[in-house]
Amino acid sequence: MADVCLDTFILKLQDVNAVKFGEYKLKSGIMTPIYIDLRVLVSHPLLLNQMSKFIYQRALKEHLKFDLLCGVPYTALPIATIICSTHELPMVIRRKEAKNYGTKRMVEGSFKEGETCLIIEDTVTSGASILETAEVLYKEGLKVTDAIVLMDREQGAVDMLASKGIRLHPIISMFRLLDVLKASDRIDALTAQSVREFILANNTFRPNKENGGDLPAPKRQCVERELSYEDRAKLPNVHPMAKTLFTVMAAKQSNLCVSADVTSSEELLKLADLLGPKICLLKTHVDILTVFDFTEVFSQKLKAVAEKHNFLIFEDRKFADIGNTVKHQYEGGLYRISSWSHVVNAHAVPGAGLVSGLASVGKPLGRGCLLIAQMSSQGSLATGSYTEAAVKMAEEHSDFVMGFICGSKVTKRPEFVHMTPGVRMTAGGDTLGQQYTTPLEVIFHKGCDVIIVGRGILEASDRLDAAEAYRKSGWEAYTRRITQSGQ
Ligand code: 5BU
Repeated sequence: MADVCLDTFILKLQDVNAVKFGEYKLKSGIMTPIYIDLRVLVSHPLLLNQMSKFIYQRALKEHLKFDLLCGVPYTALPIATIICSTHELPMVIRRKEAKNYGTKRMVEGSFKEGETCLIIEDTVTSGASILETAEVLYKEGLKVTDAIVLMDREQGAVDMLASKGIRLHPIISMFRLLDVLKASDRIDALTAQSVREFILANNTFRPNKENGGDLPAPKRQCVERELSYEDRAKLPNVHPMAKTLFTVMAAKQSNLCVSADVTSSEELLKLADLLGPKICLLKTHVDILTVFDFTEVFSQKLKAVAEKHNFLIFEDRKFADIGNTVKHQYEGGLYRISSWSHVVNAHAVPGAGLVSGLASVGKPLGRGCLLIAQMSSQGSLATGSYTEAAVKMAEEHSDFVMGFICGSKVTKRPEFVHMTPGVRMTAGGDTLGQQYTTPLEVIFHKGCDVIIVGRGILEASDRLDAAEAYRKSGWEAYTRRITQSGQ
């Protein structure tokens, strides 16, 4: 299975019955409206592999230092095995019960006293199983500082383990799982709400003297307070076009950019007029218009509709040539893009000369440029050090570059706008490599600012209704992100 995003993985977990809704009895005797059973994954090797990848990637992302791996028996045992086998890492196996013959060891494998062991777990409720495993490892002279879990039921494990000196890194939280299933219409709002209420009412960690509860509260990750779109419009170093965009977004309560990928200029103008009230930007590909359909009159009309509904025009031209050539492509030719498009984008691959070439045309007109730091298509090469180089290029040319096309937030500098294509209500893809994530994932989890939606709206039976649904979803994800930051 090609790597999938976390949202798609969550949907697949439900497909194989690893997530169930109903009335289930937990080990503690409490009834729960949601049951997570990742034991079934042993029957689904592709999912098992994907889960191992998520866990290993998390260890890398957190820069965890460890000598050995240990999976909490039994469900996490095959996961630890896959990670260790793939990356040639040593592991140990914790016995659940000591043998009554031979060595009577509780931990199998070779290790030295003082070595650090990373614990892997499939699901946590209270965190007791991780602690139990850690205590067995401690007795053997091993250290445990961190544990990674795929699914956190958010019922107190992070705090309980923190009080015992173990940092728990959850990959999927219960609330995220509910959001994804709800956004994909797998569960209804009532079910999501009743599970949320159950989780909030059933936190298993009660601080007291024994568990270190009279000490200062366990340190949560410090979340920086995020600026609203209005605040970002007022930043002293914000690009003038980003300032306009942030202002429009706040005024219209919209972080929706519609990708108007139609081939008739008449349809494009009608679409712009219909969806204008719902959007902050309209994205075009004028080179897909039918031959002779692009005229000066058309571009003037488009500008007038943009003014009427207070949105910006973004020609998705993806410039990618030497500075001198892109200068001509931007200013002249058939389309005279700089005369009507407020925003354009460019690949970073040719180097900074491209930005200077475009800036020589666009800057005097107050236009803005987005650098393509990441792409939504499968197998895109715009990742890792390429993305970092694109960010550096933008930072060095912030007089013309106003932000990025990306799948996740690539810089913490709030003056830059992050715009994300490949958005649909349901995660998935098309047959030509496009990959979709949801508005919630893009705005709330990935920290981007603008969702770019094409076929999610264009193929809907009622485009206006669909645009409103995307506007609402993107805006709710943004307000939730802003409200939760700094809490
Ligand atoms: P869709 O119908 O929502 O899949 O359309 C996405 C639009 O965004 C389409 O016009 C693409 O050309 C554009 N796009 C993209 O999908 N992914 C990218 O990484 C970039 C642009 Br850059």
